[in-house]
Amino acid sequence: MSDNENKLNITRRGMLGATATGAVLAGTGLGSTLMTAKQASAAANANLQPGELDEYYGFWSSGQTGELRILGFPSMRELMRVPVFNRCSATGWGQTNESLKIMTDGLLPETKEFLAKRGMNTYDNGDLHHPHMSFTDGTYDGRYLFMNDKANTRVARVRCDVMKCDKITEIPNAKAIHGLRPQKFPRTGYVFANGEDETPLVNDGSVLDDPSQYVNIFTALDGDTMEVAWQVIVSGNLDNTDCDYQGKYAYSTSYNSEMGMNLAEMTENELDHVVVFNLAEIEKGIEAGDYQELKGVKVLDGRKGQNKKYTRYIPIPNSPHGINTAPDGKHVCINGKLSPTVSIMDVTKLDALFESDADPRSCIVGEPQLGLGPLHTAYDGQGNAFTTLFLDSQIVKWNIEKAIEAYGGVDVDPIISKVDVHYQPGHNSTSMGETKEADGKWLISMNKFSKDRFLNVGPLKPENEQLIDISSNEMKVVHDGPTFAEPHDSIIVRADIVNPVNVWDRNDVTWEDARKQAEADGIDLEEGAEEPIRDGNKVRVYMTSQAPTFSLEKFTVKQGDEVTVYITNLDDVDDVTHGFCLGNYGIAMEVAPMATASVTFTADRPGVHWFYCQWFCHALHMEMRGRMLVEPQGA
Ligand code: K7E
Ligand code: CUA
Repeated sequence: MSDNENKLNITRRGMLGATATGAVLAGTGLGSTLMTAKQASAAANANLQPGELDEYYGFWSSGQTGELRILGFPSMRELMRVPVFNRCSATGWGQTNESLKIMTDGLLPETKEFLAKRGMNTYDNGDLHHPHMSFTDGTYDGRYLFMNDKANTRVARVRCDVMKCDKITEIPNAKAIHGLRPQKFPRTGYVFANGEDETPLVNDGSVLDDPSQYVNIFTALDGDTMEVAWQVIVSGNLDNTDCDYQGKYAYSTSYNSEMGMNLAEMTENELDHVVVFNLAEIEKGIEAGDYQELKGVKVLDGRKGQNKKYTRYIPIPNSPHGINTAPDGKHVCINGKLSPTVSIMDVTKLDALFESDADPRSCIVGEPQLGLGPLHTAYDGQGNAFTTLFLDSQIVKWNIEKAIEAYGGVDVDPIISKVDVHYQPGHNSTSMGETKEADGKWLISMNKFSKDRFLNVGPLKPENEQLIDISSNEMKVVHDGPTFAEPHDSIIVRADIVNPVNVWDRNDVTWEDARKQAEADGIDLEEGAEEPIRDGNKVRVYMTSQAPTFSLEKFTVKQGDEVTVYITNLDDVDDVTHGFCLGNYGIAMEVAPMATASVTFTADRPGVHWFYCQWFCHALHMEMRGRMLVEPQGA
């Protein structure tokens, strides 16, 4: 930042009532040179020696890249990329029969039809913003990760035992799933998903440019089956969502209560709202038949002015964005975005809103002014909150109780300190911070811009994610971590909670279809077949792989055959993954230890075609290859 920008920031912060020393220290960069001994040791923890393991897993979204990323935390080492809504050259995600089943099974019939006309079987892209782990009793349970696709209105699940996506559900009736959270208590349970873009309820072209007939949809999925449990029609759009630690309420921010169609209209009101969803009343409504069925889903009406017990609308300044429940199980921070405030909602006051006609604002117990552009808030489990200030490029640490006292008229400043980040932070996350086990050690600031922080790589720049030690009141930036497009959100999970396996279980459901087909063909997947099985123009090739050979050095098919190759990796050894890559056929897939993977293609190129193992597995990895001989048509 230039000196002028620094001065401007100090002035703006001064006007917003930040503590003078905090602002001056942060603004001049002096703050970053102060380091206590305790912080120095915490910072040292972030730099692991070779061979040392991290204390936490970080699960990162990747925005428009469409995958999930796994980091070691706090070292910030990227450990794995899990393809979800994208295609992956290395693993064959989007190409293997096993992945295509997951990517297509949950699509709506109309989408399958629409894509088929374009010669596609599923969407090629996705926009993955919010990865969250399943909960039991208010903390992570290591079963699943759930995540949204804003681009094509889907929700996906990743199995934590193998770290692979196993379900993708396209959400009917809604448009653009954005905010997503799993139920925290008693367990997940529901996965709540916000529709961000409003459209006519039956969007078949009979209503077009008449926004008065547009609605938005809140969806609850069943996290066990990944099917939609119910939906609620709401007024205004929905941005982010969260839920309580009691299992009674979910709540979503709305930045467009105006239902505006352009920027001026969308930002007109000083107050937008949070919609609170009463889970028990919604379940009763379904029981009582108070719904319409649309595309196979029970849809309840929770619009403003319906006076039903399903929803309440709480006015919040102004275009609120992130919404985050504190580990105290009581307070919820609603981040004002266009307002310099964060509104604190007390969940114990929500019952009264539904039981009587209490003023909806009666559940707001604090509204501190924190700085410009508050987007998301994280927690340390000790009563303090950390809010990203997008416009100020800062994280502000503040005390929830003091903010509540100040709202009640006591003369106290809830702001503890501020730290500069580089630049423009969106989400931040703390270690275990969205659970009741928040431990107050680390915070990650996910900054949208990195400009001068790294070697220049051309006009397209990485983002910058900064690791911040929050173990004392003076927050300390200890690491810059560049990332490619565009992680929005992350969770930081204690390593003991996550226990993936090293090799696949041969009875895994992933290759259930392959197993059934092999049985029908009288073949053992674990043994393979000497010759391809012919079934009309369909040909099935069963191979095993064991370093450094495939069980077949060659197989012969006819031009025009529809060929399916099944590979079972018999290496029952950590880290010995094989692959199958068929040259100039555009075919490649990963076969991890003890897994089966399969791929289907038409053998429309006659001649000799080499296949090889493209995952380095052995000193003779180069020799792990074979030939597909394709007899020309008519031969
Ligand atoms: Cu703030 Cu999609 Cu979570 Cu991005 S959202 S920053
Ligand atoms: Cu098998 Cu490389």
